[in-house]
Amino acid sequence: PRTVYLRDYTPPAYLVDEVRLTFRLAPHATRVLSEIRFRPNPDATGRDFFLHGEGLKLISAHINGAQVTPELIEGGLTLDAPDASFTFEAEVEIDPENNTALEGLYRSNGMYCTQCEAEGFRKITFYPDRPDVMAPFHVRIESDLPVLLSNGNPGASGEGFAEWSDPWPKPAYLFALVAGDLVAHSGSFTTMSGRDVALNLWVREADIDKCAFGMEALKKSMTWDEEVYGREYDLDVFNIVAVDDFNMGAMENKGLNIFNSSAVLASPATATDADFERIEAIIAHEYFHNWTGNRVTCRDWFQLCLKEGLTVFRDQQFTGDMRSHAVKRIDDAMLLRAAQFREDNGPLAHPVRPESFVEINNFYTVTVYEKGAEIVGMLRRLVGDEGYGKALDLYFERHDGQAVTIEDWLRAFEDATGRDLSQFARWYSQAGTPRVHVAEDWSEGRYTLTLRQETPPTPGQPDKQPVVIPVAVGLLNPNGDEVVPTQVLELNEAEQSFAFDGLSARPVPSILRGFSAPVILRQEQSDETRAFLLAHDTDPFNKWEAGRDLARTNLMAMIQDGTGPDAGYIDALGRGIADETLDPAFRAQLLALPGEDELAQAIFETGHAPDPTAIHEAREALRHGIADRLGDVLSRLYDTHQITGPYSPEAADAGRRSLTNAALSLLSLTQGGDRARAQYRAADNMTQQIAALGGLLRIGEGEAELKAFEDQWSHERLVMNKWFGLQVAASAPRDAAATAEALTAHPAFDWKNPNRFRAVFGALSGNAAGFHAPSGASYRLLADWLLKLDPLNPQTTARMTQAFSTWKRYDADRKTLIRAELERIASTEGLSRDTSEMIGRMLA
Ligand code: HT7
Ligand code: ZN
Repeated sequence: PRTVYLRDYTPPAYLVDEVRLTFRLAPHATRVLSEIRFRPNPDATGRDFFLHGEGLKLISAHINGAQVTPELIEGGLTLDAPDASFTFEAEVEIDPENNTALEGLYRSNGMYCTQCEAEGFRKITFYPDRPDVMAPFHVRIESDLPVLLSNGNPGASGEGFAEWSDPWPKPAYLFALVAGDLVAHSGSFTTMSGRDVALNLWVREADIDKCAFGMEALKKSMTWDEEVYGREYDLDVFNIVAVDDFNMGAMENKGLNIFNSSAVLASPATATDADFERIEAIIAHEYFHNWTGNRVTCRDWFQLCLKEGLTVFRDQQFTGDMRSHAVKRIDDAMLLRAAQFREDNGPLAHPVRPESFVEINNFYTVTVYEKGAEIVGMLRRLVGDEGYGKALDLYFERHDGQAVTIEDWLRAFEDATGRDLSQFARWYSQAGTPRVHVAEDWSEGRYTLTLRQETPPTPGQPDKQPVVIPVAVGLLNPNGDEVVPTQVLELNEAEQSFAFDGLSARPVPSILRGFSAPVILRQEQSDETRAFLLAHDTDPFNKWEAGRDLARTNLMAMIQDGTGPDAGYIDALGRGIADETLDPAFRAQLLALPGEDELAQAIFETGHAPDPTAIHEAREALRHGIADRLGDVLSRLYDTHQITGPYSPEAADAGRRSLTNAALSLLSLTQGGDRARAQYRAADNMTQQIAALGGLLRIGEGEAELKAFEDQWSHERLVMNKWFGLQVAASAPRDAAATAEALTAHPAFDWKNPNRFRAVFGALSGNAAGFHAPSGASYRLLADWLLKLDPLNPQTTARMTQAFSTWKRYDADRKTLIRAELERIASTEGLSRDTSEMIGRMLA
């Protein structure tokens, strides 16, 4: 397969002024008629006319009304086109029913829907399927189905047809069509300039009771984007559709967002607090794309972080404003470390703006999204809130209606703030997580911090340059008072010193406050200092971080030296969780121990092969130790914060439930399942029901509840995904593969549905000790199922191969077992381009 390089970008030979599409829907033989007005691009370097097209049956083609016979070549068609404006017409036939890849036009539960990002439009008709070709679209849908939707504003409609017009020029990846037997939960919004917008959330009738929260989240997002970014919505309608079969979370198609049903449908009985928060964030994310992605789009797919990093940053700000900035920042840092640092430290490491790809779908990664968002956050920290506001205004003003690059984005910041960002730009091109080493010096009232940065080599990038790292620092007096409030040090050299004068005593530094940069901090710190920061730091992130560091040190000692739970750490933790001045959600985060995979990476970095079984046992032993020593505090927290009134997904109640559920999970370890069983029986919401069930399963009880849960929820697909996933997640390591395998034989295991497939196999790879069980049974099982799914759905298969990406960390036996599975997959005939690229990168 061909590798595409950023350096090979050339402008399109022809631009498009207008597109007219007619769809005659039929399950196996949908006809797509297109009428496209082309004009030569004055900035082009050549005049070769090429239209992308894949899996299309060409029925006829015309240029300016005269029949033509295009040459069908790999990936599309070509023909001799006029060196002037002309109209190209084509009629093609496609087969949505047999489209199992869920890209292009496909069917899900009898409904037609589309997914075009990144390169799916070429499976619908012949077109220059690249983001720098933008055009207004007019669409006519012919079908007997009652609801017929496309982008833009509604036009004429009648018996068996509907027309839609989208006046805003857009790339083909934002095209969408939906046709089905759907009902709407409707609302309305009046924009800042007084325009009324009709809002609809389209779902199957059985799901109409799960729409209210999503609708409110949409309205909040629209208000927030007006108030914080000054961005107004620009069409008469905004439609969202829920679809069961979907490869990712959701898609920001212009005026017609399509959502994985798991990312939009929620009721208290069926969705957890975490689901509600995720739904609110995804609705906001897709809505925010209307400006960051749709009105201003990407020149090419290498610029993906331009829209994704910025839009993630915006949705993070939104969640912080709606809930708690401190709690959100900790959640984001935990995700970044668990997923992005893992990617950055392994064979799949790549720059936020990659330089090449074989299959672009493989680059919708945590690096592009989450590290991309961190870069935006650092820019904001460096130029300040006002500079950030000016830069964003300039970016929108300059580039509205354009397809642009990272250079354009950075230039808006440079021009708005006068700051030179040439070194900062390395964050986009250099892969890998920088390590920042800290050295301290104290003499005669002067405290000096010396910071040294280094980034380890990553595939294809052996040598690294220093990047610009904003390091937020505050200093505390030994009595716990803050003597130097937060200031941002700019580390841009390999090593730099920063002095603080006029201090009466040697201070305790609080470094990288608010997790001000996506780096790993290497700092010699005693447990006493950490306990001091856990008690006194005014920065909530570093207060939490101090507890996390204590937990990690204790766990590393337990794993590597065979010591036991550390009473000093547990007592410091106990004081933290008992502090009623602290937000319950924050206290629940204090109770979350570093994950097994994070510990495996930490051990690997000390030069040893991690033993997943030993890590699991140590972590469980520490949980026992905490439950033993803090039993009284945990019981008191459970009783005081248990909510008895009606359920509300709002942050305050959700925080209390996360604290009581964390306490319940620990208490069940030492006190048995009675409390969890009582909570299970009393629960009127999914958050408490599933937490109780999980607590029971983890202590080897809960068989009866598991069966009752299945009986209660067998008709709810989204809840059954939880039922499948939880059993694998809660399995003891030696049983995980067998549990997963048994579940694949369950009649409700619809493996072609990505949510169901991910429920089982995502949980299996997330159960680190179970996935890496010495027998290799999980490796074999996952590889078998990936090979089964690949011919049908390459995108989801390729994504799930990442379970193997850390394989080089492990001991020789495990490495041999995993390599054998990777090689078995690699040598399978007909393997998709998606999966073969991923496996190839992991084996390289
Ligand atoms: N921009 C979208 C990314 C996407 C996608 C979504 C659903 C299915 C396949 C997809 N490929 C790429 C989602 C987002 O980031 O908002
Ligand atoms: Zn996005």
